[in-house]
Amino acid sequence: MTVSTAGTGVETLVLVMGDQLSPALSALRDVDPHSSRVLLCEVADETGYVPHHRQKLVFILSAMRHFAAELRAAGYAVDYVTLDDPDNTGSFTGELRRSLSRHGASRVLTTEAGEWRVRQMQHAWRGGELGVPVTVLPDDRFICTPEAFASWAEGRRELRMEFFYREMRRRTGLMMESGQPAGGRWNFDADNRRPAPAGMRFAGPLRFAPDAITSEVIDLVGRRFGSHPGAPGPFWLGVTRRDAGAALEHFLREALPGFGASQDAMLAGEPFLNHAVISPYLNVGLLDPLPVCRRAEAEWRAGRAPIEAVEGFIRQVIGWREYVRGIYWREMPGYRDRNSLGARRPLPGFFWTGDTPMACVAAVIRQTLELAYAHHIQRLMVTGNFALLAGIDPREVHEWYLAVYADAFEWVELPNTLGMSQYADGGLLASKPYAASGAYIRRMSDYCRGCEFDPRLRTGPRACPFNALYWDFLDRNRAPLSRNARLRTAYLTWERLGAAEQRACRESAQSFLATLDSS
Ligand code: DLZ
Ligand code: SF4
Repeated sequence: MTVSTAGTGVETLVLVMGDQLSPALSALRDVDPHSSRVLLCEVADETGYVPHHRQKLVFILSAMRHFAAELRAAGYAVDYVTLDDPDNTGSFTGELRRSLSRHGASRVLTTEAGEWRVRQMQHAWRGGELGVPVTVLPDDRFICTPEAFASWAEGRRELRMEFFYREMRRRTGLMMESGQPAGGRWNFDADNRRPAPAGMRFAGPLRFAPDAITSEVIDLVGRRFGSHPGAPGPFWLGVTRRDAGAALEHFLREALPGFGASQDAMLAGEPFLNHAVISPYLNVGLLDPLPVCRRAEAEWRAGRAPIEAVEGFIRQVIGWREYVRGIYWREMPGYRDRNSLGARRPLPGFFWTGDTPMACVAAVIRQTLELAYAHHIQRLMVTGNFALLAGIDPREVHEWYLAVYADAFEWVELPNTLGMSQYADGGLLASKPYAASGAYIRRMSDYCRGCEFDPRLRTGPRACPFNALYWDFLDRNRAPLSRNARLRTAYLTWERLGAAEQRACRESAQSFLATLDSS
């Protein structure tokens, strides 16, 4: 089915992609609705470059359909191509060609794609592939351009997020007072990162019932993507700017005050804790980063949220999110192939089922398959930590994260997975590997209470596998890691274990890894 609104004399065809759903998008901002047509297309290339979680597919396709309806209501002529259009060519290039021949536009306008793969397509379009002039505008929904990041990075020995973040604070004026950081410190993390206090209650994010459009997409995804991971429902994400704004306000009211303290905590049966869960909305354009941060800052100024919670939240948005995007554009395309620790083990099958006796890993994977969501510590310190310690091929780990999370787009997911979590870039992004034994998971969660393994045991059949794997990981990677000052204490502890205990650790780890390989 191709739905197009009537209109003659169309001059400009504006392509809007599934993560560009903002009315203020550069390609939409200055076009005259009367002499242009907007193309949105659901294409097999995008739905299939990894096996996206079914709720992620529902989220993106439904958000695209809702955005098309909003554009029509605002007076735009919209050409919307659905996935089950029998003539759908399956690619952006093919759909641009078809739309050009349907409507005879004399030029194409689009905003830079978020992903390197699609940027290459845009280069080809600009090079004449479509037979009409093509303009690709910068994506100014971000605070820092790739060029500004590159000049910040130029000549620095280490690209530490903290210093980049301070620049972003100065540039935006967020949480600044007379040129100084509010509260006298740039970073209040020392007051955060605690385990969840007993008896704490969590509101969880706002959930949205599917409307008629979303229900249609749920049917479509159920029919066409049976082999993709994840439950298709109950679908719970918002799909419009209005929904996303309501989700943000709900977070600010209900969870922001407690966000800082519990941001690294994990509890069985509590997938969300005080996390905002706005990254899917930010990453497809239903929320914009700067206004989001200004709203959070206003909560602090009004005395409704403590400084450590608000600073921690803002740091994620204007610091970390912008920083990883800068790294992505600076390092691609080679970044995707990096594997500094030479990790080659295939991804274990239980990443697609959660079927493992490790209670923490099972909980995070099951939650991921159910909700297309896990919070940052679950991703980093449970599944990511496990993959790192077990020596899983970082490319496979990357493709898993890209597939299963509703907020995962390569520009943000790849540096987080390959750099921060898997240390596959050799320390460009993280000053040390995020490797931890069972003691960390025991301290920060209650998963161990329901586990058949004991986090206090290092070896033997009841020992937590994270323990022997942790020591074996350090031992195996002695050459690239032992000179890292931040790992000195860990290596000293390993030496003190003595030859017999070291051997037992290696054997325990090897026999666990052998069961992984054979399963
Ligand atoms: C992620 C995604 C999916 C699953 N499907 C579509 C789609 O059918 N049409 C579309 O325009 N965009 C989709 N997207 C988002 C794109 O993958 C994303 O816009 C590009 O990767 C950006 O470079
Ligand atoms: Fe995870 Fe080990 Fe704790 Fe089990 S004992 S939940 S495997 S950390």
